[in-house]
Amino acid sequence: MSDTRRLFFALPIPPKTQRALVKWRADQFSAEAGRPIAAANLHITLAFLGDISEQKSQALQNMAARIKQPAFSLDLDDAGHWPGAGVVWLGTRRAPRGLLQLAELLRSQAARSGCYQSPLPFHPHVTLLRGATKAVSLPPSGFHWPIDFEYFALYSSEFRRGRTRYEQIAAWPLITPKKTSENTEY
Ligand code: 2AM
Repeated sequence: MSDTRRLFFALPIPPKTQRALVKWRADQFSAEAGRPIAAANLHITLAFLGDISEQKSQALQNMAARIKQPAFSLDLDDAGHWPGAGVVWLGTRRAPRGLLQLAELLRSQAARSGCYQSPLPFHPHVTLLRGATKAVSLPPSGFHWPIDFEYFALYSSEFRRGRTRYEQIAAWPLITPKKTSENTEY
């Protein structure tokens, strides 16, 4: 029995957008392009932690609970292909500052706790297809998938019976400004 779990912090894609994205993906990519990621598994990774102990996971969750990050929106309006990794992804041409700050915070806390962080620049993305090692024709620009993020979460990743399953372990809200008349000053 293993006492470690493979964990990562991520922004889940809201279920409605997950369903719409999966339909759009089927129209945009041929079956040979790569292996489609299940709708429920579509997300933006903020920080990958690797296989870590329960103790380290708890320490990182305590740190995550102290984060006060304002909510942000983004527009998935960019697509790309990393043939080496076999990944076809959706991203954004203008990453919101809040997303970059949140990822930077989580990644530096992870590194401080001894979780290796890739030296590659952080490029927020939703992996759409895996096993995409051959040339892929990408959707023409002009598509937009706007998303409002209200929370971030910690997930475990487990490979069982030929499938990757992600399970949400904990989630923390992003701060939304109160829209009350008390806040409105003229
Ligand atoms: P990917 O989608 O770009 O492959 C769960 O595996 C999530 O963590 C995936 O979104 C994956 O990103 C990311 N991930 C897996 N291994 C990683 C690694 N070694 N470094 C950074 N991110 C990783």
